[in-house]
Amino acid sequence: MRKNWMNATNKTLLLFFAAVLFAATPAMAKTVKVDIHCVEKDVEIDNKGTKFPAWTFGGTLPGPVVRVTEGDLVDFTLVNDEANGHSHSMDFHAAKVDVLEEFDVVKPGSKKNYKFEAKYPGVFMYHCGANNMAQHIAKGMYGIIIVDPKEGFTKNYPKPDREYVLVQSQYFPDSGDAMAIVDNVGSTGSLINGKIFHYDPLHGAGSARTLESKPGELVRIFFVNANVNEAAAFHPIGNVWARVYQNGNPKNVLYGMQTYNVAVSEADTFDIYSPADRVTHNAYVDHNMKAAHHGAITIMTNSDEADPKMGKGDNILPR
Ligand SMILES: [Cu+2]
Repeated sequence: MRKNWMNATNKTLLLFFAAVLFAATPAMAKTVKVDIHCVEKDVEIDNKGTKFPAWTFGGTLPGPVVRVTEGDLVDFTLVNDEANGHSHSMDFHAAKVDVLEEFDVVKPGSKKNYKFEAKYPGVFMYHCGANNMAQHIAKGMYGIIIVDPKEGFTKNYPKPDREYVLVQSQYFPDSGDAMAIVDNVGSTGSLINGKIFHYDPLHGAGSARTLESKPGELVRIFFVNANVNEAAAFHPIGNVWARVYQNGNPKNVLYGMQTYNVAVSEADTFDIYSPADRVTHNAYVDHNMKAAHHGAITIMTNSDEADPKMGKGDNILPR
Protein backbone atom coordinates (compact mmCIF):
# COMPACT_ATOMS: atom_id res chain seq x y z
CA MET A 1 0.00 0.00 0.00
CA ARG A 2 2.76 2.40 1.06
CA LYS A 3 4.87 1.37 -1.93
CA ASN A 4 1.98 2.20 -4.27
CA TRP A 5 1.58 5.57 -2.61
CA MET A 6 5.30 6.33 -3.14
CA ASN A 7 5.03 5.32 -6.76
CA ALA A 8 2.09 7.62 -7.23
CA THR A 9 4.06 10.47 -5.62
CA ASN A 10 7.07 9.82 -7.81
CA LYS A 11 4.88 9.78 -10.88
CA THR A 12 3.27 13.05 -9.85
CA LEU A 13 6.69 14.61 -9.26
CA LEU A 14 7.91 13.40 -12.62
CA LEU A 15 4.86 14.82 -14.36
CA PHE A 16 5.35 18.06 -12.45
CA PHE A 17 8.97 18.44 -13.55
CA ALA A 18 8.08 17.47 -17.10
CA ALA A 19 5.34 20.12 -17.09
CA VAL A 20 7.78 22.75 -15.79
CA LEU A 21 10.32 21.77 -18.44
CA PHE A 22 7.88 21.97 -21.32
CA ALA A 23 5.93 24.99 -20.10
CA ALA A 24 9.07 27.03 -19.58
CA THR A 25 10.55 26.68 -23.03
CA PRO A 26 10.70 30.28 -24.22
CA ALA A 27 12.52 30.78 -27.48
CA MET A 28 16.30 30.89 -26.93
CA ALA A 29 17.59 34.42 -27.33
CA LYS A 30 19.77 34.78 -30.39
CA THR A 31 21.72 37.43 -32.24
CA VAL A 32 20.01 38.66 -35.40
CA LYS A 33 22.17 40.47 -37.93
CA VAL A 34 20.35 43.19 -39.85
CA ASP A 35 22.05 45.21 -42.60
CA ILE A 36 20.09 47.95 -44.33
CA HIS A 37 21.32 50.19 -47.14
CA CYS A 38 20.03 53.73 -47.59
CA VAL A 39 19.05 54.12 -51.24
CA GLU A 40 17.96 57.41 -52.81
CA LYS A 41 15.96 56.54 -55.92
CA ASP A 42 12.72 57.14 -57.79
CA VAL A 43 9.85 54.84 -56.81
CA GLU A 44 6.27 54.43 -58.05
CA ILE A 45 3.79 55.77 -55.51
CA ASP A 46 0.56 54.63 -57.18
CA ASN A 47 -0.72 51.93 -59.52
CA LYS A 48 -0.45 54.27 -62.51
CA GLY A 49 3.31 54.48 -62.33
CA THR A 50 3.65 58.03 -60.94
CA LYS A 51 7.29 58.53 -60.00
CA PHE A 52 8.45 60.03 -56.70
CA PRO A 53 12.06 60.95 -55.80
CA ALA A 54 12.28 58.87 -52.63
CA TRP A 55 14.90 58.26 -49.96
CA THR A 56 14.54 54.68 -48.83
CA PHE A 57 15.75 51.92 -46.57
CA GLY A 58 16.65 49.10 -48.91
CA GLY A 59 15.10 50.64 -52.04
CA THR A 60 11.44 50.21 -51.07
CA LEU A 61 8.62 52.02 -49.25
CA PRO A 62 8.39 50.92 -46.52
CA GLY A 63 11.82 49.43 -45.82
CA PRO A 64 12.31 45.72 -45.19
CA VAL A 65 10.30 43.96 -42.49
CA VAL A 66 12.65 43.27 -39.57
CA ARG A 67 11.41 40.39 -37.44
CA VAL A 68 13.00 39.11 -34.24
CA THR A 69 11.90 37.45 -31.01
CA GLU A 70 11.67 39.14 -27.61
CA GLY A 71 15.08 38.92 -25.94
CA ASP A 72 17.04 38.73 -29.19
CA LEU A 73 20.09 40.93 -29.70
CA VAL A 74 19.75 42.94 -32.92
CA ASP A 75 23.18 43.50 -34.49
CA PHE A 76 22.35 46.33 -36.85
CA THR A 77 24.41 48.01 -39.57
CA LEU A 78 23.22 51.05 -41.52
CA VAL A 79 25.07 51.54 -44.80
CA ASN A 80 24.76 54.94 -46.48
CA ASP A 81 25.71 54.25 -50.08
CA GLU A 82 28.28 56.57 -51.64
CA ALA A 83 25.93 57.54 -54.47
CA ASN A 84 23.52 59.19 -51.99
CA GLY A 85 23.34 62.93 -51.53
CA HIS A 86 22.26 63.06 -47.89
CA SER A 87 23.17 61.83 -44.42
CA HIS A 88 20.73 59.35 -42.87
CA SER A 89 20.25 57.56 -39.57
CA MET A 90 18.21 54.75 -38.06
CA ASP A 91 15.89 55.12 -35.08
CA PHE A 92 14.42 51.77 -34.01
CA HIS A 93 11.51 52.43 -31.63
CA ALA A 94 12.20 48.98 -30.14
CA ALA A 95 15.69 50.03 -28.92
CA LYS A 96 16.89 51.41 -25.58
CA VAL A 97 20.07 53.27 -26.50
CA ASP A 98 21.57 56.78 -26.73
CA VAL A 99 19.96 59.04 -29.29
CA LEU A 100 23.24 60.95 -29.76
CA GLU A 101 25.27 57.80 -30.18
CA GLU A 102 23.44 54.90 -31.86
CA PHE A 103 20.93 57.09 -33.69
CA ASP A 104 23.56 59.54 -34.96
CA VAL A 105 23.69 60.32 -38.68
CA VAL A 106 25.77 58.41 -41.21
CA LYS A 107 27.31 60.33 -44.10
CA PRO A 108 27.20 59.03 -47.71
CA GLY A 109 29.97 56.48 -48.18
CA SER A 110 29.97 55.53 -44.47
CA LYS A 111 28.30 52.92 -42.28
CA LYS A 112 27.42 52.50 -38.63
CA ASN A 113 26.91 49.44 -36.46
CA TYR A 114 25.10 49.21 -33.16
CA LYS A 115 23.39 46.55 -31.09
CA PHE A 116 20.27 46.51 -28.94
CA GLU A 117 18.20 43.92 -27.13
CA ALA A 118 14.55 43.70 -28.22
CA LYS A 119 13.20 43.79 -24.67
CA TYR A 120 9.49 44.26 -25.33
CA PRO A 121 7.28 42.14 -27.59
CA GLY A 122 5.12 43.94 -30.11
CA VAL A 123 5.32 46.02 -33.26
CA PHE A 124 7.45 49.13 -33.55
CA MET A 125 8.15 51.75 -36.16
CA TYR A 126 11.64 52.45 -37.39
CA HIS A 127 12.60 55.60 -39.25
CA CYS A 128 15.38 57.91 -40.27
CA GLY A 129 16.01 60.68 -37.76
CA ALA A 130 18.36 62.86 -39.82
CA ASN A 131 17.54 66.53 -40.12
CA ASN A 132 14.94 67.39 -41.36
CA MET A 133 13.26 64.35 -39.85
CA ALA A 134 9.78 65.19 -41.18
CA GLN A 135 11.22 65.35 -44.68
CA HIS A 136 13.20 62.10 -44.34
CA ILE A 137 10.03 60.30 -43.20
CA ALA A 138 7.91 61.88 -45.95
CA LYS A 139 10.59 60.82 -48.43
CA GLY A 140 9.98 57.20 -47.39
CA MET A 141 12.50 56.32 -44.68
CA TYR A 142 10.37 54.18 -42.37
CA GLY A 143 9.40 50.60 -41.71
CA ILE A 144 8.40 48.03 -39.11
CA ILE A 145 10.21 45.81 -36.65
CA ILE A 146 8.08 42.94 -35.32
CA VAL A 147 9.21 41.53 -31.97
CA ASP A 148 7.43 38.20 -31.52
CA PRO A 149 6.68 37.31 -27.88
CA LYS A 150 9.11 34.79 -26.40
CA GLU A 151 6.20 32.72 -25.03
CA GLY A 152 5.01 32.14 -28.57
CA PHE A 153 1.29 31.75 -29.17
CA THR A 154 -1.14 31.55 -26.24
CA LYS A 155 -4.90 31.50 -25.64
CA ASN A 156 -4.93 35.30 -25.67
CA TYR A 157 -2.54 35.54 -28.61
CA PRO A 158 -3.56 32.63 -30.84
CA LYS A 159 -1.70 31.52 -33.95
CA PRO A 160 -3.15 33.38 -36.94
CA ASP A 161 -3.85 31.79 -40.32
CA ARG A 162 -2.37 34.79 -42.13
CA GLU A 163 -0.43 37.92 -41.24
CA TYR A 164 -0.18 41.21 -43.09
CA VAL A 165 1.88 44.35 -42.55
CA LEU A 166 0.21 47.65 -43.44
CA VAL A 167 2.24 50.84 -43.12
CA GLN A 168 0.38 54.08 -43.76
CA SER A 169 2.12 57.32 -44.64
CA GLN A 170 1.38 60.77 -46.04
CA TYR A 171 2.28 61.65 -49.62
CA PHE A 172 3.86 65.07 -50.13
CA PRO A 173 4.47 65.50 -53.90
CA ASP A 174 6.66 68.56 -53.23
CA SER A 175 8.99 66.68 -50.92
CA GLY A 176 11.75 69.25 -51.40
CA ASP A 177 10.00 71.75 -49.11
CA ALA A 178 10.94 70.42 -45.66
CA MET A 179 9.21 73.12 -43.61
CA ALA A 180 5.94 72.69 -45.53
CA ILE A 181 6.06 69.01 -44.55
CA VAL A 182 6.72 69.96 -40.91
CA ASP A 183 3.68 72.27 -41.06
CA ASN A 184 1.56 69.59 -42.75
CA VAL A 185 1.08 71.65 -45.90
CA GLY A 186 0.85 70.03 -49.32
CA SER A 187 -0.02 66.41 -48.52
CA THR A 188 -2.27 65.16 -51.33
CA GLY A 189 -2.41 61.43 -50.72
CA SER A 190 -2.20 58.51 -48.32
CA LEU A 191 0.18 55.68 -49.07
CA ILE A 192 -0.43 52.13 -47.89
CA ASN A 193 2.79 50.16 -48.10
CA GLY A 194 4.16 52.89 -50.33
CA LYS A 195 1.27 53.27 -52.78
CA ILE A 196 -2.00 55.18 -53.04
CA PHE A 197 -4.89 52.64 -53.03
CA HIS A 198 -2.24 49.90 -53.12
CA TYR A 199 -4.69 47.04 -52.57
CA ASP A 200 -7.94 48.60 -53.76
CA PRO A 201 -9.03 47.87 -57.36
CA LEU A 202 -12.33 49.72 -56.69
CA HIS A 203 -10.63 53.10 -56.24
CA GLY A 204 -7.07 52.69 -57.39
CA ALA A 205 -6.79 52.72 -61.15
CA GLY A 206 -4.44 49.90 -62.07
CA SER A 207 -4.52 48.18 -58.70
CA ALA A 208 -4.55 44.50 -59.53
CA ARG A 209 -4.74 42.98 -56.10
CA THR A 210 -6.39 42.86 -52.73
CA LEU A 211 -5.25 41.17 -49.56
CA GLU A 212 -6.58 37.62 -49.39
CA SER A 213 -7.80 35.11 -46.84
CA LYS A 214 -10.21 32.20 -46.69
CA PRO A 215 -13.62 32.42 -45.01
CA GLY A 216 -13.32 31.89 -41.26
CA GLU A 217 -9.57 32.42 -41.06
CA LEU A 218 -7.92 34.51 -38.37
CA VAL A 219 -6.01 37.34 -40.02
CA ARG A 220 -3.51 39.37 -38.00
CA ILE A 221 -2.68 42.87 -39.22
CA PHE A 222 0.47 44.65 -38.06
CA PHE A 223 -0.33 48.33 -38.63
CA VAL A 224 2.12 51.24 -38.47
CA ASN A 225 1.15 54.90 -38.61
CA ALA A 226 4.15 56.43 -40.40
CA ASN A 227 2.30 59.65 -41.17
CA VAL A 228 4.25 62.81 -40.49
CA ASN A 229 1.45 64.70 -38.75
CA GLU A 230 -1.89 62.85 -38.73
CA ALA A 231 -3.39 60.14 -36.52
CA ALA A 232 -5.06 57.18 -38.26
CA ALA A 233 -8.57 55.96 -37.30
CA PHE A 234 -8.08 52.32 -38.29
CA HIS A 235 -11.42 50.64 -39.01
CA PRO A 236 -12.54 47.43 -40.80
CA ILE A 237 -15.60 48.21 -42.93
CA GLY A 238 -18.02 45.27 -42.74
CA ASN A 239 -16.34 43.68 -39.73
CA VAL A 240 -15.13 44.31 -36.18
CA TRP A 241 -11.61 43.98 -34.81
CA ALA A 242 -11.85 40.84 -32.66
CA ARG A 243 -8.77 41.94 -30.70
CA VAL A 244 -6.55 44.99 -30.75
CA TYR A 245 -3.14 44.59 -29.14
CA GLN A 246 -1.92 48.04 -28.23
CA ASN A 247 1.68 48.37 -29.43
CA GLY A 248 1.30 44.74 -30.54
CA ASN A 249 2.03 43.50 -27.02
CA PRO A 250 -0.11 40.42 -26.17
CA LYS A 251 -0.51 41.85 -22.63
CA ASN A 252 -2.32 44.96 -23.97
CA VAL A 253 -5.49 43.49 -25.41
CA LEU A 254 -8.82 45.15 -26.23
CA TYR A 255 -11.84 43.18 -27.50
CA GLY A 256 -14.51 43.90 -30.10
CA MET A 257 -13.24 47.26 -31.34
CA GLN A 258 -14.82 49.19 -34.26
CA THR A 259 -12.12 51.84 -34.69
CA TYR A 260 -8.78 52.29 -33.04
CA ASN A 261 -6.95 55.58 -33.19
CA VAL A 262 -3.29 55.08 -33.98
CA ALA A 263 -1.02 58.00 -33.06
CA VAL A 264 1.75 59.19 -35.31
CA SER A 265 4.69 56.78 -34.88
CA GLU A 266 2.49 54.19 -33.13
CA ALA A 267 2.13 50.60 -34.30
CA ASP A 268 -0.57 48.16 -33.19
CA THR A 269 -1.72 44.63 -33.96
CA PHE A 270 -5.29 43.88 -35.10
CA ASP A 271 -6.95 40.44 -35.16
CA ILE A 272 -9.94 39.85 -37.39
CA TYR A 273 -12.06 36.82 -38.35
CA SER A 274 -13.93 36.76 -41.62
CA PRO A 275 -17.38 35.09 -41.71
CA ALA A 276 -16.90 31.34 -42.05
CA ASP A 277 -19.69 30.43 -44.42
CA ARG A 278 -19.58 32.85 -47.35
CA VAL A 279 -17.42 34.92 -49.65
CA THR A 280 -17.00 38.42 -48.22
CA HIS A 281 -15.02 41.57 -48.71
CA ASN A 282 -13.87 43.92 -45.98
CA ALA A 283 -12.15 47.26 -46.35
CA TYR A 284 -9.52 48.34 -43.85
CA VAL A 285 -9.61 52.12 -43.87
CA ASP A 286 -8.39 55.18 -42.11
CA HIS A 287 -11.84 56.54 -41.19
CA ASN A 288 -10.45 60.07 -41.40
CA MET A 289 -12.16 60.78 -44.70
CA LYS A 290 -9.34 62.84 -46.13
CA ALA A 291 -6.97 59.90 -45.79
CA ALA A 292 -9.49 57.30 -47.01
CA HIS A 293 -10.47 59.27 -50.10
CA HIS A 294 -6.85 59.88 -51.00
CA GLY A 295 -5.56 56.36 -50.76
CA ALA A 296 -5.93 54.75 -47.31
CA ILE A 297 -8.33 51.94 -48.28
CA THR A 298 -7.25 48.30 -48.35
CA ILE A 299 -9.61 45.60 -49.59
CA MET A 300 -9.53 42.14 -48.04
CA THR A 301 -11.11 39.37 -50.11
CA ASN A 302 -12.27 36.34 -48.11
CA SER A 303 -12.80 33.41 -50.45
CA ASP A 304 -11.83 29.79 -50.90
CA GLU A 305 -9.79 30.89 -53.92
CA ALA A 306 -7.37 32.81 -51.66
CA ASP A 307 -3.74 32.48 -52.70
CA PRO A 308 -2.26 29.98 -50.23
CA LYS A 309 1.02 31.92 -50.16
CA MET A 310 -0.35 35.39 -49.38
CA GLY A 311 -0.01 36.51 -45.78
CA LYS A 312 2.40 33.70 -44.91
CA GLY A 313 6.13 33.45 -44.27
CA ASP A 314 8.04 36.19 -46.10
CA ASN A 315 4.93 37.27 -48.01
CA ILE A 316 3.29 39.39 -45.31
CA LEU A 317 4.02 42.70 -47.01
CA PRO A 318 2.91 42.22 -50.64
CA ARG A 319 4.91 44.57 -52.85
CU1 LIG B 1 17.23 59.87 -43.96
